[in-house]
Amino acid sequence: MKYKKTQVIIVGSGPAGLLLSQLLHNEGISSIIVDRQSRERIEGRVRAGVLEWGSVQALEEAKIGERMHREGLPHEGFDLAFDGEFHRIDVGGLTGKKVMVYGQTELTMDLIAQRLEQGCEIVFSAGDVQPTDVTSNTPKIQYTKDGETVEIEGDYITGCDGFHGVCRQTIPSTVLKTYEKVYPFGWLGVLVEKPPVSDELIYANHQRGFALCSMRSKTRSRYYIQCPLTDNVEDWSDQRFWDELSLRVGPDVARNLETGDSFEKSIAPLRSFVAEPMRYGNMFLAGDAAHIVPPTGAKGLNLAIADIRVLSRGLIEHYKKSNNHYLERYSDICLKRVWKVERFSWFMSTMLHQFPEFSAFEKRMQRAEFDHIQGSETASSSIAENYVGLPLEM
Ligand code: RFL
Ligand code: PHB
Repeated sequence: MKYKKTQVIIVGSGPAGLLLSQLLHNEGISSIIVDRQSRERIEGRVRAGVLEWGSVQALEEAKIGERMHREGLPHEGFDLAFDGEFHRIDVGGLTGKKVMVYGQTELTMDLIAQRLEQGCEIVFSAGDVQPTDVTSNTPKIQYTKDGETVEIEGDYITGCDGFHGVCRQTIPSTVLKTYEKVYPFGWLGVLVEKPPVSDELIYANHQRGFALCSMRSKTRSRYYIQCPLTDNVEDWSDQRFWDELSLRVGPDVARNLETGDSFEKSIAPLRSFVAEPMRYGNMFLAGDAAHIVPPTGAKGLNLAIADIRVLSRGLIEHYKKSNNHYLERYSDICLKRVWKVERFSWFMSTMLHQFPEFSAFEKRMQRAEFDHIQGSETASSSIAENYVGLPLEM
């Protein structure tokens, strides 16, 4: 067996783990990151596209925001559409703030490149990752790499290993309480090297199902449509996708849609999930390891970044000032905001999708929700306030 030591062991090399490592490094605190996937797999995953301004500022403070500011697209509004009727949420006018369209894939690549350049050890393709002695003062993880078993000892373990990770699973069921809602449909997403159909995002509820027009840059578009969970990617030729998207966004938008060969196509399930508490002994959970939101509010990545802002502050105060106040309150501080963001993501998902089990009454409730937002600046402001990101109160 090979032995290593560090201050903070980070399980998971997604945005949460990488950003934490960067923020700790900036304060002279050491970490080792261990991920079960290869670097290629991690950098090839297509996921989120919208950053709250608080996330943008956190990335700036972490000194990782240079390319994001050069290539990202600041947005000050988006459209809600209901059966062909449109209502713009004037995010800039209603909140004085904006969001940044910048792909999670790009952010992950920026973070991995910078962390490696700064000498951080990132173990990719680790096998059988397992936390041990989590409630002791010397928590450890074990994993296998190139046929050898390795043990890392640290002061803390941070479980940034996503929804299917191992860290949350080591918490006894007598301690961990989970809450979950699984939605009866998925999102089929495609990436295409064509200019976006609209300058701003369009979230559409149509009788045939939800559709979202998004983008990664001025020349690359990202589109999603709601689909049954039983569908496979192979069921959806590009042509079938474009035809369906066109119907759902309506002729006025479809007229400007530039279609082409997609170079990524995947189906993602929709889920709401929260695990409480986000700490067990000297192990902290952050990001998707602790909570999942359906993507309709564009919140998952932003929640992960918010957790890391709290956790990094707690760890930095611990190492620099021997102050454990923020570490002790970590779970409470995060969960208070997590539940509000869960509410917004659930609300947006409920309003904008076709639910097979919905009665005529519930369908009318969706329409009334849209009409209310359309006719009320207060209701639009509430959506805008959540979309740009609720304040992080520490
Ligand atoms: P990640 O990114 O899942 O990273 C976890 C890492 O842990 C590794 N791992 C393990 N490592 C070691 N041992 C194990 N046993 C391990 N098990 C797993 C994994 O390989 C991985 O590298 O979690 P993190 O860092 O918490 O980041 C969360 C975000 O990735 C996620 O919330 C967002 O992508 C969600 N999301 C969106 N969020 C937004 O804020 N805005 C959006 O516009 C948005 N759109 C989306 C989304 C997610 C989507 N999908 C595919 C779920 C759109 C989609 C379609
Ligand atoms: C994306 O561009 O991938 C995206 C944008 C907004 C969302 C979800 C996903 O709400």
